[in-house]
Amino acid sequence: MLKVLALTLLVSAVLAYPTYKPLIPNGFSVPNPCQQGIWQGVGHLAHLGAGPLNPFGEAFRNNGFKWDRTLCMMDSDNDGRTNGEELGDAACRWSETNPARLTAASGHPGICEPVGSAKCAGSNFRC
Ligand SMILES: [Ca+2]
Repeated sequence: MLKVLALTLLVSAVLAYPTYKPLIPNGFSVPNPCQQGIWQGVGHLAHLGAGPLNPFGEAFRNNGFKWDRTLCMMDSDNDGRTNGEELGDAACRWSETNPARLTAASGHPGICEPVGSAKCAGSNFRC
């Protein structure tokens, strides 16, 4: 039992968010829609990461953990803005090797904003 728990914790640590942040535009500076500051675990429902994925995290995983035009053009959280618009890559041109065309991230791609608004009523997320 302890071995299973230890393995689970190890896998959780290996899959933690810092691995993926450099793979998306502005991955280190996604604004927290619940309070001031940065959402550290961009693909997770918990702002510090780990635990269940948010819709963007699921889409990122389903896209093979890569940022491309397909993921960029999605509106994972159904708030009316594409992932690229929210992450500062509205034209979907950013890549790890071409990071120069970004503007600041202006929203969270996995959390419908504004949280609690009528358009986000279908979202299960609450701050
Ligand atoms: Ca969106």
